[in-house]
Amino acid sequence: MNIAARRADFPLLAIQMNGKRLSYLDSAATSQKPRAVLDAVRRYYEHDNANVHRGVYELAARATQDYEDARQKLADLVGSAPEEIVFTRGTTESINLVARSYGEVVLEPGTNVVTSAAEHHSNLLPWQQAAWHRGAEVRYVELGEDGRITPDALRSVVDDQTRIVALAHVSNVMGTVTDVAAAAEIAHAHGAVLAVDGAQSVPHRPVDVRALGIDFLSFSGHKMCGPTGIGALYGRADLLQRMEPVYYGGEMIEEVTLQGSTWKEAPWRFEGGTPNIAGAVGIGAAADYLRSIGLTAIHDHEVELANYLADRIRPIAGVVVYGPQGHRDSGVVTFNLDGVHAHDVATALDTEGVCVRAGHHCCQPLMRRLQAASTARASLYLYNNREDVDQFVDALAKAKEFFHRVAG
Ligand code: C6P
Repeated sequence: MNIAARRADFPLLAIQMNGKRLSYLDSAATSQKPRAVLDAVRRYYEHDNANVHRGVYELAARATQDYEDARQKLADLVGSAPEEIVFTRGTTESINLVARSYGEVVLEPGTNVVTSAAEHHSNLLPWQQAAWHRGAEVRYVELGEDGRITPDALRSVVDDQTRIVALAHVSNVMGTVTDVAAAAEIAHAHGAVLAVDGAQSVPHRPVDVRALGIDFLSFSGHKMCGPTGIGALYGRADLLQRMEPVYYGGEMIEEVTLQGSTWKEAPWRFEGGTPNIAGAVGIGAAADYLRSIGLTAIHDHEVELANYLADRIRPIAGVVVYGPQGHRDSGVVTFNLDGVHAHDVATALDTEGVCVRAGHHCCQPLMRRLQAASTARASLYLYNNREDVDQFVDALAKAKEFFHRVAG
């Protein structure tokens, strides 16, 4: 991968921050956007803008084509059919859609949904709500010492009463990777489905829903070089066709009478109202951009850089790195500086042009397990280089020196 060329694709990376070169290490929160995506959105608004699936005129047909082409691009990204891709606002909405439209139908007293304490709130609260509404149980798979979820641990909680196994592919805090293919096998052996939170995997590694046996996959455009406010849910065709809509309104119907109504086929029945057409065009362009680089190349680059980063900060006295202590499998590295609040660390790094996230990362149960009120997190993407990491490490050493001197 030619990193210098890739960096040049992202206009924002050239800006200065606090008078310093920008080292953007917060792509797990949201990624920067390449020109290919910015241009596609602009081209759509300047040449093809109209509402979709409504007008019979040429311009409306072009907008509809752009929108449906984007669905095909996402299908190509995750290895599905286009009819299995529902446009949503992002991962959060995708998971809520599955929990309401599928979870609340299959869950009932005596059944359970299996998830973990490492989940982002977006992959925890919808399942808790669905289970509580239906009088079902939420079970939590035990996390290993290093935060990983092993197939054996999963096997010990999934049973014939399990209806859904809902797990993140990659943790947004520890960067741990779950063996999704093994999870699918375990879920399917008990007649359950596997719903994967792909927010931190789809942008960063090859994810093929058929090869992995995934039944539902949720992901966000803004974390994969696309715009905010758009994302997708992949759902296996036979499951989506069985599911009822969650949003009722324009363009999701077949026929409406005053006595009752019928719905379009999936995925359109889930897309009531005017959708985020420009967002769809943007996420489609983002999918093309990522595929043109190659998801394996992106993954390998991030893993190499994450290991370089972790290896450089571990020896700094007072630095604690969370998650696996050996090899890192993804571009997420979460840490703390002894005796210093993570927000103070992030603020100090900001003065050196380095952007990292600090807080609970929408994972409060995990924070309790890590016995940390908050942590700081550096997260990498295809455009980061060793210079970004070195700038971060220097800034961290400086912050440590300052805070530990102040603390006496
Ligand atoms: N995590 C982070 O800084 P949305 O906000 O819907 O695009 O994605 C939600 C979400 C779901 N699952 C995982 C594993 C995630 O990491 C996220 C978003 C960001 O870690 C913002 S909280």
